[in-house]
Amino acid sequence: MPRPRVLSGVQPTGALHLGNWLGAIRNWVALQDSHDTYFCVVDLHAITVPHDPARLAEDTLTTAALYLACGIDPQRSTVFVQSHVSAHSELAWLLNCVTPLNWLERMIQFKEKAIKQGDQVSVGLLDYPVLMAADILLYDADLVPVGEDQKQHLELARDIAQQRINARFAPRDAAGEPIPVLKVPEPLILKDGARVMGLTDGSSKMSKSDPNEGSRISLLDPPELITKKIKRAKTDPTMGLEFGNPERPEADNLLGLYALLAGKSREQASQECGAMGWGTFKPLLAEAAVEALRPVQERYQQWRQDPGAVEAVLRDGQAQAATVAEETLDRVRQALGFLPRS
Ligand code: AQP
Repeated sequence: MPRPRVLSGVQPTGALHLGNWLGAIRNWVALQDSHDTYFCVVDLHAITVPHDPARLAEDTLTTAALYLACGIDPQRSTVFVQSHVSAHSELAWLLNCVTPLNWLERMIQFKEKAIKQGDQVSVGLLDYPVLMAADILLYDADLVPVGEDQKQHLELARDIAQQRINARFAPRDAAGEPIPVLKVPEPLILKDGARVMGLTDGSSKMSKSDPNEGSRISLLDPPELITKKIKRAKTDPTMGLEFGNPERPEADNLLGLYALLAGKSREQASQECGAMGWGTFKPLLAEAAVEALRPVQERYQQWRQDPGAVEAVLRDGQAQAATVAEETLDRVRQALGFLPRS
């Protein structure tokens, strides 16, 4: 039996943080043993909001090196850069032409990000979910790990594949049965999918693009900076740490972070810290964060010491990814009726 195929990616929009690690990459690492895993750095997505061209290449390389440092193993996973496989852009165009505009206008993430950008909002931002659908559908992914914020986009990818491509363009076999053009992927809802909130506001998610650096812990922050950020993290006047109290989002978030970083269950963390004051808890959390990130930072330095090593992984990944992607793209071109290339 072939292993179910999984695809996921992170945008190189800045320094990866604890949310990207604990909510996404850490789970990808675990999937490598049981699934056929494809992980890309989604640089085409990163330019859907204003970006700095002087940083894009370096951020892309850093993101790829962090995948490797977090435990993505190029022997077991295909690691590549989205823009290196041009099939992503081409399939996105083909899918654009069959996707109703109002499906995109409904997307919550577009509405939220568009508000922030006013008149400057790009067509690319509106089209983000179609590009994401192309990313997934190109690899015949069976499963896509999704957090709450990406569920709507995955649903859209499924609708495009099923209703807009397969239902309209599937060729027929000898018995007249349709042969699906695209595989319709399922969401992979992770059992311990963590949603990490910001350090300066326990009710908004930790994010690369938050202008306040102190709101996030980046995976490459040195120990002193991690300790300083945790020391300054927002607290409340109540004694003791607890989960699930809607009045205390910071307590819930930081206690959850402690459990994940120290490798303890939520019950263990509650028991240990339930009666602690913030002054005792924060150094404990800082130490757990520093220790959890130490091996990641060490491995990152090793990868970056050899400038060609990460590029070599990405070159191999590109070759492997492009082979699969081109096959799918060819199926779609044929189904849509294009003149075959000679
Ligand atoms: N705070 C978070 N908690 C848990 N998971 C998170 N992810 C992001 N933030 C958190 C997960 O990381 C993966 C990649 O995210 P992305 O780079 O594609 O974009 P994003 O979700 O929009 O992440 P950011 O950091 O907030 O980036 P910007 O600021 O550029 O928009 C996804 O699996 C996501 O769920």
